[in-house]
Amino acid sequence: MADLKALSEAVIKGDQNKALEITKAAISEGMAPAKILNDGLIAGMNVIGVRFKNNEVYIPEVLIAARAMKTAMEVLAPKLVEAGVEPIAKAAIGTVQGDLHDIGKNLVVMMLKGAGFDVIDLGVDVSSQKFVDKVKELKPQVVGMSALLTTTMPAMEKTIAAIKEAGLNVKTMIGGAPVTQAYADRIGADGYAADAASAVDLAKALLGK
Ligand code: B1M
Repeated sequence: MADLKALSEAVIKGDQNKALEITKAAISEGMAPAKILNDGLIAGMNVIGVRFKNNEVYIPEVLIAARAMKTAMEVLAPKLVEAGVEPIAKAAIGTVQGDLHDIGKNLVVMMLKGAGFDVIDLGVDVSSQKFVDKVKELKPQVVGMSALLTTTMPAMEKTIAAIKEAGLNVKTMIGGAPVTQAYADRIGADGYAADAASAVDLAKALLGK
């Protein structure tokens, strides 16, 4: 039986080969992809987050942990998607301008895909103009913004204002570690989700699905 604690440890140590090996083993044993994600990969990244905050590890360690998680996600992502059904709606998700954090955003993308959404990943450092242009071009029913820095949160407000200004008919949702429901209310977002799983529930609720 694949050891999810060892998987967390592999992420914490930044051992991408081990993380990949255990993830592959867990998948081939038929373990639920969401369990591998939550109890293995996210659990490890959460430990790194706490250690980073406490200055017990620094950016290089965080980067190699993120790389280990991403490597494992390359084999896990299709399995999360496979667990889904036919697209129930189209969503466009990006990390806002000035912000390069994409691990949480990628999880939201994967969970939405897993829940049956057709998801367009806009990437990182997405300007409000690009959000507007992509909504016009691709016509998603929901647009999601992620921010991990307090300094980039205002880009969410700017983007929501630009979307409203352009008269676009799309639901907006926001998330990321420093973001709160109160902030979402203040900037006029249609919804806030604290984690990737809640983002799926929120997107569905916003669209009445
Ligand atoms: Co950055 N970083 N970082 N970092 N980094 C944080 C965010 C920080 C809290 C660390 C700390 O000081 N404790 C801090 C921000 C402080 C603040 O603003 N309050 C910080 C800082 C300061 C910085 C730099 C400025 C550091 C520097 O250069 N001096 C710099 C900024 C670069 C930039 O963006 N312009 C920077 C750089 C980096 C790395 C490149 C080293 C790396 C990013 C790698 C990558 O993403 N590819 C990194 C990392 C990894 C972190 C921490 C350790 C982990 C973030 C993460 O991936 N968490 C982070 C500390 C922490 O969070 N504890 C930190 C795991 C991820 C699964 O969680 O992204 O929160 P999260 O996503 C969750 C939910 O928030 C939610 O669902 C996800 C899954 O459940 N969610 C949504 C996210 N988006 C959502 C969207 C939704 C709904 C839900 O709807 C659309």
